Amino acid sequence: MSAVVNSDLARFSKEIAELGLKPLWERVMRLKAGTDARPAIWRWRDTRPLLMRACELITAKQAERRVLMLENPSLPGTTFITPALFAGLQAILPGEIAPTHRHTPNALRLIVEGEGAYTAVDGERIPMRPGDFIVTPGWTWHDHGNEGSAPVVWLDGLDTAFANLFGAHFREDYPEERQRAAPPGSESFLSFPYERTRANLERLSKGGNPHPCHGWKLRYTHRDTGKDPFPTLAVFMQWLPGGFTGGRHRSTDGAVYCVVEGRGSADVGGERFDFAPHDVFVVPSWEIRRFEAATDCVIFSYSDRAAQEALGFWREES
Ligand code: GTQ
Ligand code: FE2
Repeated sequence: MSAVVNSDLARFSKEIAELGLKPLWERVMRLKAGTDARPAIWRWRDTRPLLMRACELITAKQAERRVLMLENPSLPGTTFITPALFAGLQAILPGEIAPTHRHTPNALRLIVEGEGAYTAVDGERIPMRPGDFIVTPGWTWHDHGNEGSAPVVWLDGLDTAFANLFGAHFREDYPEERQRAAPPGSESFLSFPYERTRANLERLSKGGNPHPCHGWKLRYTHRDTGKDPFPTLAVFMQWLPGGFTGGRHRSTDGAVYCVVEGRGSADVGGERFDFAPHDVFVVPSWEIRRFEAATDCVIFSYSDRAAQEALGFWREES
């Protein structure tokens, strides 16, 4: 009897396939939290020499952007570090200009090394110093330059995957290499200098005990609206005191971390990553994460939490 039913069902499935239909009851795809991305770390002791070699091989002008993309080893061919996030390390040499363009994806910069560079966003020139977090909103013109005497390196984070997912990825080149500089205005809404961030962390630490999982963690907000700096990305800086042993935690946002100061280790989905300054590691959605700090650590991160919260998807578990 059931054999008859099954062969009827099999025949039915085959029949409807020709019409582009499939029975939901035969679905085999993932119906649980998490993604195909896997935990991974890119260490500065490896990435820095490679960035310097890239500087010898290609100019910023030839490359348009001299970026080494941090592609997740489980997402080959995508360019992405998680299904939702892009991460890259960009280097620019003294005297170079990365020409002006704009695109619908939003971008962030975390300055990693070097002084004397700037990024210009819709004509506003923003100085880049180590530890600074800078916002490049989608569809704003931007170019980068280095007027210092040493290479400057930063981490780029973009929400390109969202633009691609929606079929809304547009880009344009500016008719000239550099933008006309806008007259220097008031305090920038696009720049979060490290000095201020650090002072905020110090203040936070004086106000109470560290969170058992996150230490003292602040979430960057737009100074006028109090909202996340991007519609998609939430951006954070956290301080783990030396000797800190954090609890296990997971959340549905995939996150990219960049160590600003200090040494320690992150256990991500059962893999242990010892980290040092300027290392970048990825904690994919729903992987259990646990921090230990050997010294005082200051760690930057960005994630797709803003988008998930806006859509009602975000969850966490401690
Ligand atoms: O600096 O404008 O890493 O447009 C990827 C795309 C950097 C940039 C990236 C970009 C940029
Ligand atoms: Fe760009």
